[in-house]
Amino acid sequence: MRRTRTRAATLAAATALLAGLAVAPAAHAVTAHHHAETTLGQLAERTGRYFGSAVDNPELTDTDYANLLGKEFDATTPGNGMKWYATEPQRGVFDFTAGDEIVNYARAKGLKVRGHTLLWHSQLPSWLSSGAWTADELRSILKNHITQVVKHYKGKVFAWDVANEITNEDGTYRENIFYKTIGPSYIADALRWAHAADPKAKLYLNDYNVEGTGAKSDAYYTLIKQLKADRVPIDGFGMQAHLALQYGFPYQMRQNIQRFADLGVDVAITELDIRVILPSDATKLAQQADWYGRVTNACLAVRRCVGITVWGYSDRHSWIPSVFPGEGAALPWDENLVHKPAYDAIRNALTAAGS
Ligand code: G2I
Repeated sequence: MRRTRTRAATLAAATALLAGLAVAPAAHAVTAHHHAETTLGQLAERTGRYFGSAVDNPELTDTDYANLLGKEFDATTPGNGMKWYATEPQRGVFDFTAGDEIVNYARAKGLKVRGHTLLWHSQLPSWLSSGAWTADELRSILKNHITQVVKHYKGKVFAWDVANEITNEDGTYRENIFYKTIGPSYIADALRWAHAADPKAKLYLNDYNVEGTGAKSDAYYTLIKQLKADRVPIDGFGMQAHLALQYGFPYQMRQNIQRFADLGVDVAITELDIRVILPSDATKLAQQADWYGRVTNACLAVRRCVGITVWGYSDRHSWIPSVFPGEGAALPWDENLVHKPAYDAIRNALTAAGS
């Protein structure tokens, strides 16, 4: 029975293939074959880069989603699992359950892991955000947090967002608890402590609205230049790239990536998504696809742009609708895990660069 069915299936497949070959030019058949065999991760690797997707812990129980992520991508970032509230919920009490779950999943699927994030103004545990600390106390809390977390993930996390979203839109320092209590020296110290804990991990500053040239990316340019001059261990600049069609494409994105590379740091696109005003339609999806292609090409044009990560890959799991009501449909796969035009645009850009 089994044998007969297998034979029948094989015959049907062969017939279909022959039928396809008969009508389609050979080149097309080769492309179609290629398409089924290669993933975004593999295509990126051919260019010496990675292509990742963030994943949040609850999403790992969505088996279809987790399996496709594991198959299509070669890197992942925990959406929340390594943030301070998760890793040090009580002072000096560390909990790596959520982060470890993602590291273990990533290992099983052969993905590398970007760590996110050692320090941020948001999602801090309340013991930390509601405390009244002296500069010395907070410095030692920050040092201990960074040291413990980075040591725990030593050899398992290849790059860290050490400091996340530390400037305002006008390029001034964000007045987070660290800045207000310690002053701007916390940034260089955080990088030094992270480097001491894992000298091989690539250390990044990471922010949004820095993909194009402007006051905010100028501030990072100046800061990173100074950190390099001061011999502070800084390896990379992360451009989150939470884009929205209604705000226009980032100004001079490729040139902006290039100027950071010219400072001697890597650049990564770390949280890419491109939201639209709902309902989405074919026109918006076509424009979104064009933008995904342009972001991919901007990275591919600069040798030191080392990889791209989408902030989740399917509209089934996205932070956007709850934060921007009436907006969404931001990712290259839809709610049913079916490719959108954006996926093809990314593929085409990677394929062209890797061939
Ligand atoms: O806000 C989008 C991203 C901007 N850049 C830094 C990223 O770390 C940030 O990620 C998002 C996560 O994707 C969300 O999942 O950060 C949000 C918090 O600012 C995360 O949302 C929070 C929800 O607001 C909470 O209600 C929820 O308890 O996720 C928490 C854990 O699921």
